[in-house]
Amino acid sequence: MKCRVCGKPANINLRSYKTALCEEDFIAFLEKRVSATIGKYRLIDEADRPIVAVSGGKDSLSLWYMMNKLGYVSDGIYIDLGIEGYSERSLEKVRQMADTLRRRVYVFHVRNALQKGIDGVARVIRRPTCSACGTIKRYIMNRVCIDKGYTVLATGHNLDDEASALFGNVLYWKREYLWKKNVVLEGRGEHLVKKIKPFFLCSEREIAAYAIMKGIDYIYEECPYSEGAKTLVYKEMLNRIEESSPGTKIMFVKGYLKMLKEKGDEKEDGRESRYCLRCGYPTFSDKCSFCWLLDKFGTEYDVEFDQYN
Ligand code: Q46
Ligand code: ZN
Repeated sequence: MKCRVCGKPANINLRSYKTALCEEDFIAFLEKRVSATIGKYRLIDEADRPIVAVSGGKDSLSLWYMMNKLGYVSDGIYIDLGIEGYSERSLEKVRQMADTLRRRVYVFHVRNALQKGIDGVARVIRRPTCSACGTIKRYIMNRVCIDKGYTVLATGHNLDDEASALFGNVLYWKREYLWKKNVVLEGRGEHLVKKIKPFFLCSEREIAAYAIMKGIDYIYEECPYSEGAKTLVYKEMLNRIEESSPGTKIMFVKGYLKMLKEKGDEKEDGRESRYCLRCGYPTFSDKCSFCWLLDKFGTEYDVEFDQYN
């Protein structure tokens, strides 16, 4: 197989694009796609100060690396969930990338805040581990932006993440979640920052190839709590469909985005949006779920970040 651009031996076959590319041209191809996504969906303005949510995995570290390379100078935020071994190893990869990019990374330690790792926190509030994790991550990532003056929060969600979540929402007709996925979620006032997903249209395989070609050192192991997650089953099923009909995943997600645009801004959720009486974060009741969690721990704790670089 030859590279469609330069004719040299190809390093990757992209069946959904009916093309094969050498390393150099593949890197340029993927960076161009991310640039186009940022431009088309107006993810970042010139005046913006972006920050990337990094986990130590291939998607977030590749995104952090690529954004800086494309000229979107950005720092990082890492949430240490206090999972023995795994969290330290992940943080190490994040630090390495911070050094490579010469950028700052903020670190929030769940154990410093609540004296327990994420599984212990989940037990206290009697919620599944991933639900407790989601509450903390959503809050802290927004909070770092508000406290430190970042205007855009970028996450490494990729095409496979979006397609599988969408698949699950359609399968069970979860109307309350169905139309909430987007490449960009606008912020609200001073309390809710804009969120963007520049890898929305890049597959997991493409990002893994990019990370390897660029020598990005990421953590291969998955979070121990991700095992058995339904989305992994959906990803596997979508991969099988993709195998027999290349291009299905991207069509599925692009079709969804088109419908979302046609649908406009209709609000399905009739709930009135309010602000948390304790911290000012948008919520649907008197207190946001993070402050509710702090109450369960009986702590008046105020959020603090460690800073690296
Ligand atoms: S939610 Fe669950 Fe993930 Fe949090 S506890 Fe791990 S698997 S990291 S995206
Ligand atoms: Zn609150």
